[in-house]
Amino acid sequence: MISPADDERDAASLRTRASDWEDWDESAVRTRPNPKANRPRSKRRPAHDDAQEALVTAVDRGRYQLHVLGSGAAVTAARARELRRTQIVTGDRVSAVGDLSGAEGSLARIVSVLPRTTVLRRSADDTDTFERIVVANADRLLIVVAAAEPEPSLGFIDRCIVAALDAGIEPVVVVTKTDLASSQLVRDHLSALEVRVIDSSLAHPAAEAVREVTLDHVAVLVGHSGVGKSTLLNAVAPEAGRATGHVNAVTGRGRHTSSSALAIAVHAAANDRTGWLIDTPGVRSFGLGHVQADHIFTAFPDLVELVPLVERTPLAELDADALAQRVAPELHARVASLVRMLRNAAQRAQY
Ligand SMILES: Nc1nc2c(ncn2[C@@H]2O[C@H](COP(=O)(O)OP(=O)(O)OP(=O)(O)O)[C@@H](O)[C@H]2O)c(=O)[nH]1
Ligand SMILES: [Mg+2]
Repeated sequence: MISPADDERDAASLRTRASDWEDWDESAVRTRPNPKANRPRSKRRPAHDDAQEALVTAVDRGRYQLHVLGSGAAVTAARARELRRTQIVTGDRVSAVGDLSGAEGSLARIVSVLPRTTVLRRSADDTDTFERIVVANADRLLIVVAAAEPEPSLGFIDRCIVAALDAGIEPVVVVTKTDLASSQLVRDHLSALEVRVIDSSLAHPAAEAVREVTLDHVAVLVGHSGVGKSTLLNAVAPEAGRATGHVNAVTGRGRHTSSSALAIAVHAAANDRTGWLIDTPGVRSFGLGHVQADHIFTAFPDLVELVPLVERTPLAELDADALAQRVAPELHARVASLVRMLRNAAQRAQY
């Protein structure tokens, strides 16, 4: 018969044995979290109760310039390790922790990127599906072309309109250097579209019109190098002091003066309305490798009567010149743009 005393003795000896074996027991070993676990990463992230919301105003070699929304401080930040695979771009809204004072030499840390309302993308060309994000959260696209030096590219305007509408962004066209030539060619090209066209010249820069487009919005300037994007930004916000370049007299090309995107706060003189204007580096092309073919049509409401015909004609047989005869002369270049974009989209689909 086993007495309670025996029972106790057995239990005690079991405890002794358990402690003897503890060194060998792996159940208490602290393991690193399995990086391949299915649990969403966000669950493992520490909570940052002291995080503040900020806007990314510039990105330069792994460092981010932030505008802290509460204090208005301009702060330099790095990103947290867990965000090293996340692309953070100008216009992004982020949460940041650490030294958010903006004091000389201070460095804050971005701990999360807030969901984006829009993403403006472009690819190298229409058949390239590798896309880069130009800016996040913009709701207006200022497509900048020069009336001359360099010559306006109507095709560039058309593809920027497609990219904007595809991203849910309102396109506006600015024709600069109207002191050198008229904006009429561009105006005729867009005559059947509801897209605003703004003139700008050295003597009369479109500062007020661009300010109006920007207030209460996030507007982004895109265009070829040398068309005058930074000149416009400086006209709207002289304190920005953005460097501007000149255009090569022989090639008619700009010098790619601006090398990264920069967001500048724009304020209304009379009231407390604000907005953000983003200057971007000049681009050679605006590839649409990321845009679905059926989205291209939606950017051509002025050619809507051609859609049924285009849809039932095999692409190889589509004759842009013959199609153009069905619409007003000022829309012929639009027809050429539409056919080119559809062909490129079809070619991409074959890869
Ligand atoms: N005549 C004339 N020249 C202009 C006008 N706007 C800009 N320019 C000139 O065009 C040149 C290029 O201007 P930028 O503002 O540097 O052009 P950008 O579009 O920012 O060029 P990137 O930064 O290289 O993309 C400068 O010499 C400007 O003075 C204008 O309305 N009229
Ligand atoms: Mg520039």
